[in-house]
Amino acid sequence: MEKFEVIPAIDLRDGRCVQLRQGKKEAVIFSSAENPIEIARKWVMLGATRLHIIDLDGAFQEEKNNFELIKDIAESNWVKGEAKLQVGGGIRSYETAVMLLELGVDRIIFGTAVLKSPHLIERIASEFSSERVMVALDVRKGKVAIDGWRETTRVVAKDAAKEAERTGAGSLLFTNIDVEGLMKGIEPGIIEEFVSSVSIPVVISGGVSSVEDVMRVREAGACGVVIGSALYKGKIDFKEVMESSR
Ligand code: AMZ
Repeated sequence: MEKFEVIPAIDLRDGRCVQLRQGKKEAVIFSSAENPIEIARKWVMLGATRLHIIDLDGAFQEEKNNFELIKDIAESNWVKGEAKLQVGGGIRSYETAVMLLELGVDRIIFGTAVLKSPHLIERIASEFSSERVMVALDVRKGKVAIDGWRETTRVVAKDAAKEAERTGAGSLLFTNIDVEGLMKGIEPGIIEEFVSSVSIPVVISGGVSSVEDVMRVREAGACGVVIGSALYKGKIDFKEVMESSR
């Protein structure tokens, strides 16, 4: 089995590292005055081997985006060679995808595109490789949400996963929106069922709030876990999770 990764989330909004409750723009539960580059450095220093970077302005399709900041993080000395990056949010065009991949981002994350422009994912997976393409399935009550989680579609997670595999995605990110940002723990049953229904590696996010949650995600067969709010609110100690998941 491949290495299990514990991945800190760096969600960017207007140049700041933030955490939202259940992805709602107006529900900011954490916003750091610290430069996100410093935050990225801190996680890598504490042993992170991968960072999960989301451009929320991109996901919400705002006028602005955080690409310059993402570029600075990708090119910083403490990230290069030390940690891999997975980046998502607003990757809806070929040019944006290529720009990020050429920056050295290890894998780019497509969300909305899996339902709206699957050809884009196919093209990127065939020109680069499946390993560099991750598809995010952001799930609310079993159905896939898109467009910054503002639209819940009728598509069930398992069907979207099949479509993602067909387009050439090499991995999946499964986020349970129903528990995301609440810091009340995961819903293990939903995770176990999803992971066992697909054949490509799955990273889990949403609600992860304790070492036990991390262990259960691992036991479910996922290849990694993304932690956000619980890290920034001090509910989880990153070093402790890293040690216990070794
Ligand atoms: O918090 C949100 N409202 C949110 C979020 N975290 N909306 C989208 N995203 C993330 C998804 C995925 O990783 O989990 O952005 C990515 C998808 O963005 P897009 O623009 O491709 O749908």
